[in-house]
Amino acid sequence: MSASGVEAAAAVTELFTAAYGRPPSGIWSAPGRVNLIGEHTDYNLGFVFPLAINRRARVAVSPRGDGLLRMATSGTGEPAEIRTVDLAPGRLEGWSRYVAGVHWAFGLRGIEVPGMDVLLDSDVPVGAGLSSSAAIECAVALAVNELSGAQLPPEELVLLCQQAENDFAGAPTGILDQSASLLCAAGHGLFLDCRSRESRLVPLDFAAEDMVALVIDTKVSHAHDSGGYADRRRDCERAAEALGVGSLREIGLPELVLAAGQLDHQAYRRARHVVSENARVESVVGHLETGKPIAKLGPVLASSHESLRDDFEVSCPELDLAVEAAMAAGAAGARMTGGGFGGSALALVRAAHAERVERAVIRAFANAGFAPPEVFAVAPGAGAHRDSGNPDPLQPGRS
Ligand code: GAF
Repeated sequence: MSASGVEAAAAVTELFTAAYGRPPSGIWSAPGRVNLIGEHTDYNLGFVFPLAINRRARVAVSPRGDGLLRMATSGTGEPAEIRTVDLAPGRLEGWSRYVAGVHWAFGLRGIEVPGMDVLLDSDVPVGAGLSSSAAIECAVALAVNELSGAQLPPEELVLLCQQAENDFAGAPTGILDQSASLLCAAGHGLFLDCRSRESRLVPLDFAAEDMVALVIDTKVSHAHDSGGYADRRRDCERAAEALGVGSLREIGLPELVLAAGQLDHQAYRRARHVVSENARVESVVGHLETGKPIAKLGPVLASSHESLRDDFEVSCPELDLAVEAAMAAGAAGARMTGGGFGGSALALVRAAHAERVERAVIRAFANAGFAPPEVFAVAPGAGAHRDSGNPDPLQPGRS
């Protein structure tokens, strides 16, 4: 673990001890993610290529003998408390759903989980499209997996956390965020096939190419338990049904063009985004795996953004402006990232141009009368782990 990771673990230990009057049994942490490419493809059983970021949710946890689940956070959320026998969807609101939902999902698998005291400390921005909720779920899942002795493999924890998000927290999302948080490794992106669930790590070293990955948080808060995301899912299912396929993964662009007459215009455009985005993920991964420069990914990121904006209609004026201003100031590539309807854009920028891009984006937002965005660099961080003594196997010390 890095020095900052050690400090953060010490801080959460202290907070836990102050809140519950005893030290925790352990500390577990899991990262947020930024998706380099492959948006709205996961629930269509397609391809995604995210990286874990160097911002994490950390949980300090101790089991309790009385079946009570007590949850507190160093953030702004209210503490919450529930008897584990009473855990059910709809019983809790806000951040504690992500903790309790994971406990509940273990229970659904017949795994006996004790009551617990949980203290959350996270620096993954909330509502920024960087998977703050998946980071909480994955950190808690590791803790419960260990403390209950369940020993489920990470691939099963992905599905368990997705179930917590879908059925307990009520957001009908795919497996992108939880896979990124649990399966990524420092210095790498994760190429994941959401149909077979096979994945491989692809080296991604921005610094070696004098590049920086900048997140532009528009501060327009998104939420995937409200309408737009579920509508897009339904549009895709409708398109697949009209095309006579189980999912949009089963069709390529030439076949889609030929079958256009079977779809209304909206369903066609939704399908065109998904099918073309899958091809873009494969091309980005092929590009990087054949040693081509990150700086040359601009055109493919631009066409992903256009497709999300025009065909899938999940961008918003702030995201479009972030991309436009970053590109005009010299970014090598930029696009919205995550589910959209707000959240963040990602810009790949030469290190020497990073400040100029940041200033230009902030100025453009001010000129447009938008609230100031937050711009910060992210590096491919470690996946989820126990903070005391289980460093990332590939590149220890870079979380
Ligand atoms: C959100 C969802 F949680 C993911 O499952 C994915 O669909 C993404 O939006 C869009 O690519 O982050």
